[in-house]
Amino acid sequence: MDVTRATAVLDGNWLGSSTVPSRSLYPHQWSWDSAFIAIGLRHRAPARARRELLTLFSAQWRDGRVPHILFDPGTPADAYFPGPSFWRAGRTSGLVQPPVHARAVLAVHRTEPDRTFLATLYPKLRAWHEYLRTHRDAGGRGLVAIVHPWESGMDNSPAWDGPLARVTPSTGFVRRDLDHGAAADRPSDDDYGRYVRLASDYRDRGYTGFGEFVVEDPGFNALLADAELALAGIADELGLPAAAATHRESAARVAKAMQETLWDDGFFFARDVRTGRRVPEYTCAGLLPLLLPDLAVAPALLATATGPRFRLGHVHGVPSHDLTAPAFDPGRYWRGPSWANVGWLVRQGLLHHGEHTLAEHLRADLVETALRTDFAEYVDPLTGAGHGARSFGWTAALTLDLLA
Ligand code: 2M8
Repeated sequence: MDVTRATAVLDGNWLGSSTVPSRSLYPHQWSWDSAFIAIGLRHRAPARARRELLTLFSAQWRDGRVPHILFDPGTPADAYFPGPSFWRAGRTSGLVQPPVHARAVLAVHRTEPDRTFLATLYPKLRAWHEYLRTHRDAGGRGLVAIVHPWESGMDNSPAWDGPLARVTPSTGFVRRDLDHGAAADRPSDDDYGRYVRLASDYRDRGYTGFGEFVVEDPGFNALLADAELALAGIADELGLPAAAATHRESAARVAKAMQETLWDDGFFFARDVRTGRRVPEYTCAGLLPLLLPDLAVAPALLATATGPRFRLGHVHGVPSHDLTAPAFDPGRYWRGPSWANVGWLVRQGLLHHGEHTLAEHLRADLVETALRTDFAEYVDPLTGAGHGARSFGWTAALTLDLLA
């Protein structure tokens, strides 16, 4: 019954070769959404899970980047802003999102082995990670920098407020998101003005170089390190042990750089490359390094996760922002609410570090919350009330995975 309901959401969001996060709010294919969706879909329709990822990588740029949106040609041009005419990049945007794809590819393969699928995507995944390493190391410390809040996937995280303050907001555009979502649950108009300015500046620079927003995000970098470990697993499956060793070394290098640059007093913080300073906001991105099995600082990070700022095990899911911070807002997007993908990732991290009871508590809570809220996009961590879109793709997909 529960599995049937979650599967029905993915069936309803299926476009024929990819899945939309939401029919109303996000009517195209999104990069990291597709990876999470494939992780769930593999249990019900592995061929569709493979198709999902192959479709996304069919839009990979020549420089290796995997675009954050692949626009559906069958959807009206004004259904989402900013659409293809804004980006002027064919059928895609020019930004990226966190690299969770290698993890998804390996999971899909392990559920239903398909060597052709793996061999097709392995060089594309390598090129993707290589793009990040070579074109995005703005700080010169072996960490990837994002050039837009949308690249973090956590758009209006309080960690971006400081760096964003340098950006002059654009005006004269029409937000389409407010046609489908409550204004109190979405980023502010002021945030949107800055997002649009940063995106058009990047576009006008030919999607290269760095502007006013240049940030090393612990979430993005942890996911890259985890993706390199997944790539090692893929290389092993393909009988390439030397390549696998190289990927493991690369993961270790990112983990070391994160610890040297982003770690301070029990937490991983973002670093503003323009000022050279860490941003003193505790957001859920700083918990994602728990994904790394060899993390020396894991006990201290777990203490922060279970302490007053995140209260894991005592609230619904994993709050996206520090419960004790003045900016915490339980209903507004990435400034407090709990998201299923973050909960799913943190649960993996808890399992890596032997926290089985807490991991099981989180699993049960994520499933119960998703089913009760009709697969809400995000939920209030204090009450469990749903916010944002319903029948949301990754919430349904990751529920399927947690039920498997
Ligand atoms: C949200 O971001 C998009 C822009 O990429 C938006 O607000 O329009 C974020 O939650 C992001 O993480 C997610 O991938 C996307 C689609 O679900 O929506």
